[in-house]
Amino acid sequence: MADATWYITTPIYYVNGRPHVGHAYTTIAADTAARWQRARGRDVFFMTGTDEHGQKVLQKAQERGMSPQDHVDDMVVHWQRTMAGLGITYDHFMRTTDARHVACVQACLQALHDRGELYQDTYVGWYSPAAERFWTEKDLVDGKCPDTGQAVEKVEETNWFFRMSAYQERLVAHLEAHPGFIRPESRRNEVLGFLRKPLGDLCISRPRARMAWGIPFPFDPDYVTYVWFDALLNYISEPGFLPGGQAEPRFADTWPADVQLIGKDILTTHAVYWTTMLMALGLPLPRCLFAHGWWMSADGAKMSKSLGNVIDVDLLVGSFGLDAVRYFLLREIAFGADGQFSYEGFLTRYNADLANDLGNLAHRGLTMTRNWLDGKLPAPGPPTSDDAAITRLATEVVQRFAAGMDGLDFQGALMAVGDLVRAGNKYIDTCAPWTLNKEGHTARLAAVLRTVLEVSHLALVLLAPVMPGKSTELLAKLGRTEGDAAATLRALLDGGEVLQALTTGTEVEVGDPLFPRFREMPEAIAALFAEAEAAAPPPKPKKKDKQAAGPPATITFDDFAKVALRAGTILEAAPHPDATKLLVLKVDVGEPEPRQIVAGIATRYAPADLVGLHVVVVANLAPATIRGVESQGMLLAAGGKEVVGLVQVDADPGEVVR
Ligand code: ME8
Repeated sequence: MADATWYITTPIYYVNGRPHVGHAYTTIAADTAARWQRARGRDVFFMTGTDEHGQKVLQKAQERGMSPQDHVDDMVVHWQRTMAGLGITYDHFMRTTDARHVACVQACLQALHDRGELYQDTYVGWYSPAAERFWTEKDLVDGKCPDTGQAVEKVEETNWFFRMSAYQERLVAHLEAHPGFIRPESRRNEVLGFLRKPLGDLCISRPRARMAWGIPFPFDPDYVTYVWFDALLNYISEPGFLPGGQAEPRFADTWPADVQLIGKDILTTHAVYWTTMLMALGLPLPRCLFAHGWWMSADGAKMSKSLGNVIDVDLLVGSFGLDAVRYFLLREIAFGADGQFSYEGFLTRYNADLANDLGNLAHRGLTMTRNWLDGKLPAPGPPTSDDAAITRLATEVVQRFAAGMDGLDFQGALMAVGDLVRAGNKYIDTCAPWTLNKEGHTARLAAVLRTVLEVSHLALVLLAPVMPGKSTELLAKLGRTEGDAAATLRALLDGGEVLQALTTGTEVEVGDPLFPRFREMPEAIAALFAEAEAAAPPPKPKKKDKQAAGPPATITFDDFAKVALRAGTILEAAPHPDATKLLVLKVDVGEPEPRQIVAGIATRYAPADLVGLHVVVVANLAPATIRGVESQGMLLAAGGKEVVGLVQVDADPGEVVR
């Protein structure tokens, strides 16, 4: 099949609750990949949606005293609103109650029945309503469902079965022949391990008498379709599949899917049920099934609607902005790995990567252009070795970014842009445009600021699929449109020169920083914490409370005068041998020997970024041994528990700071 369309799917989500950060995660990842492929020039079809049948949804409708159809019609509004709020550019929103889907499921059942792929049998097993599946006696843990820990019911009933077992060998052969089919590798191994045991057949019906909320069987009025058999077919029903050569012509352009994103919780249903269903229908398998990891709450517990510890996505977006949320989810953990979510972790990454690094780079470039160059985009100048170095890095970053995005390594792609942004800030510090301005080197000043603006622009052109809003915002400040940015990206991917996109003489606009810094937790989240604290029993007083009380409201000048502050230059920086948050620095404070200082700044700075920084040192602090390493002083830094940035000063080592 010559499928011209790049097709990506997410799972379709149960409408038994509101969307949380986990659902947002899969959908944002798919949206980012879809935006990236569109930017690359591909014809993309991106589908997400809701899974509306089955016991869980029926139960919720009953709890709300509503008919299942009214319940799903009401819930889907919240899901679609959340998707819109997350900037999700789906091409189709699937609902399994849609007539096209129902017709496709019934046609597939009929075709499989006609071909002898289905049979009726009586089954005795333990049914878990929470997991919507049967277990055998030996699967149970303490008599409960092994997945949900909830009660199971003994059920003996006659049902329809799909001859899934007949496809086991073919499936194993496919997995072995296509190493990139199930990703990451660990998930592929998990499926191969599962397939080492004999595969059973799949029960695909529910007696209407017990559970009527499903798609009716076309050839047996006593049954409705098992929700998973129904739901999995969504991936081909909307693209126009019908069995027996009845598929719409566009189906051949779309299927097989290029990427099907799922969470690791639904690996078996996709890697085994879905693939064997496709084989039975005579269809090719998707090119890649990617099972990403699980977001857990800060205490390491699985986030789930029933545990009540879900993170509110709307609250996050309302507090930090959509682009920051999209960035955080994709940057914080490797795609495929698990991660713990905490609001503090969010705040720290936001301030470090977005406010201090990316936002600051753009804002510095724009402000200096306005202040010293009349707000006109300056002309480039003859490149120095600093310019050559940053150009080399930018070329490499474009390649690393593209490889990351193509391979669904979002974290790797974003780290590449982070390297460029940090190098941009360092370039400013090294080239010292303030000195160039003071000394009247106008041509070099212009060239330096041009490079700074080009680097900021490149970063946000690359980041557009992740942060579409902020990308457009910066482009506008530089007098560019999204169309210009798309053309720049395509030229770069075709091997064009980096840092040569902007137009000399354009009026630039400074405006507000792209990412305002948050000195403390945004109000709405702080209020949530306060509420939780008020509801919790009062904590036992700790010994350290006295020290934690903070400084007194006033001190005398004599108190202050006891502190010797000196300018210093960082000469070396290395990780502490015994603590991940600490770095061991060598700092020149104008004395014959550099001082060794242990600083808790590893979460904010990489050692390589520190060398050459002009910092402020508390020079008369009594030496202390910190985790086995002597520290002869302390650096001044902003931030509470987590460092936001070092205090920097434009002065020679040893200079008194007051
Ligand atoms: O399973 N971390 O729907 P569902 C990361 N309807 N991702 C998470 C997550 C978390 N804590 N929680 C949920 C279903 N997800 C079926 C799918 S498809 C034919 C039918 C994401 O509402 C992740 O993608 O339980 C997971 O696979 C999906 O939501 C499950 O959503």
